[in-house]
Amino acid sequence: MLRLARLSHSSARQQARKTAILSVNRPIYLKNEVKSGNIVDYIAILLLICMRAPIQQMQWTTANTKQQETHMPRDEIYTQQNAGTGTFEFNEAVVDVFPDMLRRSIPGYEASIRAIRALARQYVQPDSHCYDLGCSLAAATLAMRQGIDVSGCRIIAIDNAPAMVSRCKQIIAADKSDIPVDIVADDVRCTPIDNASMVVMNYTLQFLPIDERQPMIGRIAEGMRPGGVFVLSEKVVDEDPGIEALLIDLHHNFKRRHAYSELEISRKREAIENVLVPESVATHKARMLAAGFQHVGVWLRYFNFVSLVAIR
Ligand code: GEK
Repeated sequence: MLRLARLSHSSARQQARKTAILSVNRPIYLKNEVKSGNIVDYIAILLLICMRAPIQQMQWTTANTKQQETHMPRDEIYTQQNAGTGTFEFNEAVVDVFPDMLRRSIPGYEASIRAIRALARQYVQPDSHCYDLGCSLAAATLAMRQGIDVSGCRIIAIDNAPAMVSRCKQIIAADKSDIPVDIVADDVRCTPIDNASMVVMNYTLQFLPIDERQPMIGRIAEGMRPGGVFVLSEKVVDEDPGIEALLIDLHHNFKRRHAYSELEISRKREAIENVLVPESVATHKARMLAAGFQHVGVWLRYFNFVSLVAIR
């Protein structure tokens, strides 16, 4: 009896926590749940009042995906009411919803961040530099910072979108660590790369003009120490048109499952068409080998999103 009471208490608490989390992010959903008249919802709301304060104190961090989800403003940039027009830009509106956008749009994104943390632990060498090229809101930077297990390292995080850089600075300032991070507002094509034992380009190369990609990868290879690791994550295109169509379809289904509407999917697709230009896995591998990396391979593939790892 006592056990039963405890169980139902804990499931009510779980329900309360779920509802509380929804309400922090999406108050409109809470309203609908109340309308359903489910008694558990009412109990949940009561408990929510007691629990709201600690939940609101949670910080956005890449260390814990569940925590991330509690504080992510929802990406509604391409909804009917609030449709974005023109080509896609990394502006203030995108920055506001960016973690949610990545989580709901890039299959395997969270896995790529977890791998960066693990690779940093394994490959970062003492007294070396680590680069996050196209750092956005520092997800990979924070992962490296958490993973690095040697002394004397410095992380250099670079992005050329002013809105990203200023929010990135706030995120890094709120993260407690002894490992220094320089956040640089610059074009990755111009930033010097030296003494690097780890370089990350997580979904950034795809935004560079195609003819500037080989020189970029060449500069990365030149600036790296032997034994250093380079992580390149990209949206890719399949050489077989039938498979490419299938992968696009699977990706759109992924977005539907993450509650993007048909309109949002097609508007985003149009907006990003000439901004993000994907290439094949074979092209990426050949480019990295030509630049002087010793070993190159795919470690993650989820539909048309790939993460490659290369050892200098
Ligand atoms: C993550 N790596 O969360 N120079 C500097 N930055 C650039 C350039 C350039 N030439 N071109 C684009 N960017 C992140 C996600 S997002 C991926 C990276 C995406 C920046 C751009 O401003 C944006 O912040 C980032 O690259 C790409 O792991 O939105 O699909």
